[in-house]
Amino acid sequence: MFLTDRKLILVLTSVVVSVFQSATAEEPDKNTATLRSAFKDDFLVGVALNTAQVDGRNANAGEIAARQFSALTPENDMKWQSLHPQPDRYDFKGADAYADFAEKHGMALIGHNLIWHSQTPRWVFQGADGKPATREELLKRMEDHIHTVVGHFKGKVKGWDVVNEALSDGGPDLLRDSPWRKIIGDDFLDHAFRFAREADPQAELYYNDYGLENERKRANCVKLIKGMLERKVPIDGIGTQSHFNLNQPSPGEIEKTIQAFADLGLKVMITELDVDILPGRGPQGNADINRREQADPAANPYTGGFPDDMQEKLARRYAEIFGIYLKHRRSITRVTFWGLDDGTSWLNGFPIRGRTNHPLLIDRQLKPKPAFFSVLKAGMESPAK
Ligand code: 9MR
Repeated sequence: MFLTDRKLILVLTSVVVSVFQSATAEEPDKNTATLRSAFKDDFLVGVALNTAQVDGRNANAGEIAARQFSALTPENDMKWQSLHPQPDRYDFKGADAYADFAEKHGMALIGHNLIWHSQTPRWVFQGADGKPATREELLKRMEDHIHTVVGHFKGKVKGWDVVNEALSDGGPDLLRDSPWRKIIGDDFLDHAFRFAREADPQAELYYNDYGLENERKRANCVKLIKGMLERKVPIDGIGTQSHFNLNQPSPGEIEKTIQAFADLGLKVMITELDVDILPGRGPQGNADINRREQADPAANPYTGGFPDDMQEKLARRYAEIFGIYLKHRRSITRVTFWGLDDGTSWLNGFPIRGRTNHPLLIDRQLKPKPAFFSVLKAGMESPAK
């Protein structure tokens, strides 16, 4: 039977709305009309979750996440400041809840992240006398942290974002001038990956960054990773975060980035996908959390709801993006959304605080949006079928 796109979406809507309502977490694959089953022969489909979604406080969200997604990234709770707030104190309680949730629901757990310039306590970079730490001190700290954290989750984490956002956003230098680079030097990445491999030889190891669809940053990323491969640094994949908006980056740039990384012989992962639908002035794709823009009511037009024409636009953009991912499904091993629903997206606070954004597939009432159905449809029509 031939169905037009609109009719197929209507059929899917009725199936999936009932799936959303009757979901039981114990049988995530009972119905076929879920993202995790639609893409099961293509790539993992992941979601970033927060504590309340995995510890039972937001049980409805947890059930939807378990039913729809096959991979899970803790949005914040495996960052250095959460796991290792003081020199002699590790705290795994919060993060362990994600490992339990992932195991219970048969989801791959992604460790995010080991080494980053952000969300890392100040003491990490300080020496005993208040001066900056020496290279040796910081390398030792890095080794202890990676060995302890990766060791704790050994056998539970499928892959780690070992180094996050090390590339610069401009200027002559390849690398960002972070405390890691200033104190250790450019080889800090090599050490981080080697420590991670020592701690869990089975876990996949990834480099993760934003804005890699930008020509300069993509080329710099390729250069960085080529160098690591030449030096026999253990790395298995590259994560392109993919914080997109409705028009940018272009399909051509998205595709070039996937191809450039696949050409290195590494796994390609889309690690933090969302589509910002609000007006912005800053450089598109720059997810540097320190970047801020001036608040302005004109930049917050959808506080009362998301109109149908915009829902359609978002659905079409997601269809375009997933068309590219499916074309490259042999290179892509995972596509992860950065948040379950619009209400919990970081984009409500970035780069202007307190806005109402609508960047994901599921709305604030935890109902699937037209964008959800366009992605589901893409999966159901995948060439793998
Ligand atoms: O979504 C995360 C937000 O809740 C945090 O406040 C923020 C700072 O830790 O980090 C956000 O996630 C970032 C991710 O860890 C790395 N890439 C950019 C993401 C968005 O800022």
